[in-house]
Amino acid sequence: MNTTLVSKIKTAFVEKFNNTPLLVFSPGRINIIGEHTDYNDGFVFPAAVNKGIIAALSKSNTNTSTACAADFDDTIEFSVNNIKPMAKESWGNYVLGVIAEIQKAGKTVENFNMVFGGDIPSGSGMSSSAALENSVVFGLNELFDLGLTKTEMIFISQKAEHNYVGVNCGIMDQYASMFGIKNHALLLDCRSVEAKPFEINFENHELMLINTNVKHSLSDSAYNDRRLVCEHISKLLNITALRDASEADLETIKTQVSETDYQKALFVIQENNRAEKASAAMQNGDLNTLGQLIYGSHNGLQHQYKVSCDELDFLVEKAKENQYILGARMMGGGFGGCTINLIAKHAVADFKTSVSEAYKNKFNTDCSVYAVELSDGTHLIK
Ligand code: GAF
Repeated sequence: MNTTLVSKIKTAFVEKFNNTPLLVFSPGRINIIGEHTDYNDGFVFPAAVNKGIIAALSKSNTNTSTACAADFDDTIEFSVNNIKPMAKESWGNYVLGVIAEIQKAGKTVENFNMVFGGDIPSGSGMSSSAALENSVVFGLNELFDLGLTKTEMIFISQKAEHNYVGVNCGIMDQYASMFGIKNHALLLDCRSVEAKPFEINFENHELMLINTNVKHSLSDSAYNDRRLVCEHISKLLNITALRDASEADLETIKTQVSETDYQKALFVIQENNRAEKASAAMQNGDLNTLGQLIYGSHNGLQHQYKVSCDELDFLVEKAKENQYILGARMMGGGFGGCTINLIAKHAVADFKTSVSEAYKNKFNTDCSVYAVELSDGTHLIK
């Protein structure tokens, strides 16, 4: 957690509201493997990171609430008695959506003041949105003694994203951000919403992120479209979710769907299998197999699920040319953001230099390279 950022947010709050806030840290996440499987009731392998959202909150004891986004130097005012969505793309929807969903759950919040800021690079696919939602629900739960469990809180965050932000996301991001464990990744079963923690110690290898620094538009609608395809095919198969289908099952309805939709469903079934195999590989310390599964995941995301983009594909191709990288793939929803790379520690510095140069030459823009540090989930800052 970035202590300079904590001081900055706390100071901004005290200057604006002249009282002492409660402070919450809510992390972003990485995902080792298992992409677009969460809303298919499948397996994912995320971990919370040391970058996230810091939120400062206190009761306002008036008829209005004020929320201030320090990073955008922007403030909204509202009353908790009259919550409605703002214009699409407005950051306020993450805050208002959470309040609306808390109220739908039958809990009462009073008006409050809030300042928040973060250090998750925007559009990086590390889920600043789930971090923000979780920081709000967690902060309000503390402030107003709502008695919500962490599991109830992540479903409130998810519904805020569905109903106010308009992205029909799965539960991976909110879960990882809320339940993260320092130095661990979580093999999460998105049906039972239970996770098995794995200590991440790759000895001579590490996880490295490379941010394309691009976020192509259409990503939200493309995301929702993919989800609809999965639900349509599940219906045809008469199952709850693609988690319940095998490749052979899918074959039985092949003539009833387009080839592109068939490939999307096939990707989900195969990705779910890869996530399970990855956990076995990690348990056995078999990094070569883990790396191959990660490359396989990217191949499917690129060619079958079609959620990659030129910049991500370029970075994965560069990784493949490097003998010290065991696996690389796009991470998160797609259409931009980061790749995640499993790389030998001694090769990090050289690859960072060569890939940065190659990326700049190709796209005339800089990529950014981050080391990954795994953190605890959403918590109060004492
Ligand atoms: C986004 C969503 F928010 C997640 O729920 C998940 O579906 C992910 O894309 C793809 O795996 O981050």
